[in-house]
Amino acid sequence: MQPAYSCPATFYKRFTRKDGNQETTHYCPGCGHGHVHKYVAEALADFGVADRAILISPVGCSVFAYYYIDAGNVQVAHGRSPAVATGLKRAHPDAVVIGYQGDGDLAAIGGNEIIQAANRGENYTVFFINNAIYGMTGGQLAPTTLMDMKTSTTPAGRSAGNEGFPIKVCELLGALTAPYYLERVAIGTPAHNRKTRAAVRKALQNQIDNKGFSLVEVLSPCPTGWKMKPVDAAKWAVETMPKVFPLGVIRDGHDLDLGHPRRRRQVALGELPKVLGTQVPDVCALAECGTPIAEARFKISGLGGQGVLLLGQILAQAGMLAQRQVTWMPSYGPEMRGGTASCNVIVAPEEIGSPLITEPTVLVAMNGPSVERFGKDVVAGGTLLYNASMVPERPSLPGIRIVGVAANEIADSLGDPRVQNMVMLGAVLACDATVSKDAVWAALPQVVKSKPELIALNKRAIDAGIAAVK
Ligand SMILES: Cc1ncc(C[n+]2csc(CCOP(=O)(O)OP(=O)(O)O)c2C)c(N)n1
Ligand code: SF4
Repeated sequence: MQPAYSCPATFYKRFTRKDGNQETTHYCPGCGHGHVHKYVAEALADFGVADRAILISPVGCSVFAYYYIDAGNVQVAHGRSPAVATGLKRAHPDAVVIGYQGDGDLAAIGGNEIIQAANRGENYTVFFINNAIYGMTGGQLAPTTLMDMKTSTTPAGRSAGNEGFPIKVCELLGALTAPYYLERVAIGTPAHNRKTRAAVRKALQNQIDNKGFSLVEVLSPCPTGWKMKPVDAAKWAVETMPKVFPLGVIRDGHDLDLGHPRRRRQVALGELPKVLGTQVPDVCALAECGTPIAEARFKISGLGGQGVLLLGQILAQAGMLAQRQVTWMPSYGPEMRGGTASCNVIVAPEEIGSPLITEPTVLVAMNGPSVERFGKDVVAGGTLLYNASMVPERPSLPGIRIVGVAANEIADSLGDPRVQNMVMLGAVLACDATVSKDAVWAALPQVVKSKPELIALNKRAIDAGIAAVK
C-alpha cells in the first residue's frame, strides 16, 4: 500500500540551519509555505529535473527555501526574482527556473519586475505565495491585504482612501498577452491542497515543455501574521480570501510562438574579440616592451557635459582592444548638464573582482570639486591630473604625482571647447602607459562613431594633451 506521506527525494531530510532539533522547520505551525515547498520538491523529483532546476529564493519568510529543496539555488535581493530568472533562463534554456515569491516581494517591491517578465512571456515558473501580509517583518500591510484587514501598519484596517484596494495579481497579469498559464489555488483543506499540488506540477511541466510563463498564486495561511490559530487561518485562507481573490484558472495556454531563446553557443573569453568583431592587432605598448601590465584604476570626475563618461569609455575600449580585462562604471546625477559625473575604469591583466574604485592609480579631475572629493584617495605613487583651467590653484597632496593641464584653453585653441576631455585623455596617455596611443586610435572610431573630421579633431586634442604634459 502507498504510504500516506512519503518524503520527496529532493526534500532535505533535515533542516540543517538548526543546531538542535533538525527534524523541524523555521516556519510557524500552520504556515502555508511548507506545503508549497513539498509540492515543488516532489514535482522536481517525479519529473527527474532536480539536477537542472534552479530555485530562486526570495526575501521574506521563505528566504531559506534552499534549506529545504535539494536543487540549484540562487538567493536574490527583494523583488528581483523575475530579473534573475530571466538571466538564468536565457543563459541556460535547459534549466528549470523557479521563482518563489511572497506578496510583498512580488506585488510590492518587485511589482514592476513581474509584470515585465510576464509580458515578455519568459519561459519560467513562478510560485506566488499570497498570505495578504508581510509575514517575515511582523505583519505589515501588503498590496494583497484585504479591505478593513488590520495589520501592524493599518491598525484601524485597510481603507481604500489610504492604502487602495487589494491587487489581484493573476487578473492583472491576465490582461497581458504573453503569459501562458495563470491559476489561483489555496492551502487549507485536503481538497484545496490537492489542487495546489496539481497546479504546481502543471506549471513546472509547462516550462519543461517550453510553453512559456506560468504563475501559480497560492492563497496561503499565515497564522502568526493574521493572529489566528492555525485551524482558523486555514479556514480563512479557503473561505474568506477567495471572496476577494477567486480561485481558478485565469489563463490556460495560447498558441503564440514567442521564440524563446534557445541555447546559444558558449564563447570562450579569448574568443570574444573575434565574435564581437573587435579584434585588432595587439596594440598594448606594454606588451611590446614585455613589462607585465599592472592593474590600472582610472577615476575620471567632473561636471556633466565635460565628457567624463566618454573619456572613460575610450580608455575602456582601448583596454579591450589590447586584450585586457576591463570594467567601466559610470556614476552620475539625474541632470543632463551641470550635475556631477564620474566614471571608474579598470584595466587589468586578470579577471577584475569589482568595478568599484576606492584608490585610483590615476585620477582625472576636470573641476575643483573632483579634486576635493577624490584627490585624497589617489594611491601613494599614483597620479592626479587636474584641469588647470577650472582649478586655478595647484592642489597640494603628498606622495602622488600632480600634473595640471589647461584643458579648456587648449580645447578652445583647437576651435571646439568640447574636446577638453580628449585633451585630458592625451594627458593620461602621457602619464600612464597602461593603454597605448595606438589602442586609443583604434578605439576612437568604435566609441565616437562620428564624422571623420571630428575623429581627426579628437586626435589633435589628444596629441595636444600629450604635448602639454611632456
Ligand atoms: C530592499 C529591502 N526592503 C525591505 C526589506 C524588509 N523586508 C524583509 S521581508 C519583507 C516582506 C516580505 O513579505 P512577503 O514577500 O509577503 O513574504 P512573507 O514573509 O509574507 O512570506 C520586507 C519588506 C528588505 N529585506 N529588503
Ligand atoms: S509569519 Fe506567516 S508566512 Fe511567516 S512563517 Fe510564520 S506563518 Fe509562515
